[in-house]
Amino acid sequence: MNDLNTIIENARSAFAQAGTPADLENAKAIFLGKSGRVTELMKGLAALPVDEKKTRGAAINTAKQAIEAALTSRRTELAEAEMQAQLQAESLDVSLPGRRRVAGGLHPVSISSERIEAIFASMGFEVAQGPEIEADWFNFTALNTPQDHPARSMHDTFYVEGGCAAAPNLLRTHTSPVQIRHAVQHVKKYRHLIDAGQAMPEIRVVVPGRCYRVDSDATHSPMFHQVEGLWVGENISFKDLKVIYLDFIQSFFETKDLDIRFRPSFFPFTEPSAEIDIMFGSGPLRGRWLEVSGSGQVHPNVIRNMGLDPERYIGFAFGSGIDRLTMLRYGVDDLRLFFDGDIRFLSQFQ
Ligand code: 2NM
Repeated sequence: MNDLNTIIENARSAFAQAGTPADLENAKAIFLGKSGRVTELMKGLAALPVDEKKTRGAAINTAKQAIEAALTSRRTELAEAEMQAQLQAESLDVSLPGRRRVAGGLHPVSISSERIEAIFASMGFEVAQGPEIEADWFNFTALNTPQDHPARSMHDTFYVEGGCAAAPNLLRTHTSPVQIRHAVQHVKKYRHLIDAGQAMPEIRVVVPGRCYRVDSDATHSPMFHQVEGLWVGENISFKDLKVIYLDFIQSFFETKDLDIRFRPSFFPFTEPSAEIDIMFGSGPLRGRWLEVSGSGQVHPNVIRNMGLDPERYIGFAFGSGIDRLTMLRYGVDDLRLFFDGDIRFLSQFQ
């Protein structure tokens, strides 16, 4: 009997030491397996006399049942532990705050573009858009830019594949080509009135959009934003340009305490041409002339390329950098901040 108690104790201790179900099955084999300790004892019965066989057999059976009970109990323990470990690993802290979806907002340059469009719309201007990949003719030739003009060089203009030497494609260097496209469409639409000597509705359009030039530093980006305006009619003068631009720039900066001056300049597409400077009477920028735009009376060759007779039609045009206007409005000192995509900078405009 003593040997059976020892085997039971050994089995209990081996089962207790098994830390995983696999360990437990290995321990089970040592005691209850085909050549395990209990099975070996059963085989030993054959050599005993009949009367001893009965009592010894019953005792071995009792011991076997005790070992099986110990095994079952340890199995349950290990399964329970495994379940607890899994629950722990997969636990959810329902008291954690949820993940928020951060609200996006418009880029400061987009905010400016939309305001500029709204201001000009209120003054009776259409807003037009056009392609960013342009034909050489719309970007340069139609705008009276000579074949040997430096702006056409590879260091100033991004040329793209497609087209040919005589008619290359490029990334537009200003939004003026859209003015040409818009004017040509407008003139086509009203050709019958023009040819009948009747009044054509005036061309009044602004074009905001992305432009591209080979240039990159604190004040120049290879991609930048421009807004150009064009007004063509039979009786348009520089006076109209001055009134429109002053009204626009005072609306944009939300102040009447803002002066404007024209300074003679040169552009191939206008004659005469002028830079437009502004000066604030108060605020952090007060007292300094700031260049914000180019402008001029549309060159007769450009009027002709729009399909109109320069003897009858006259117009003015201007072009302003939206990025620069936005920097002045918000007091931003480095253009590159607009294009770095740093959320700490951008979120200040929401
Ligand atoms: C500028 C300065 C002066 C301009 C001219 C035209 C067009 F299409 F009518 F010829 N659009 N924009 C123009 C004139 C642009 O930007 C500095």
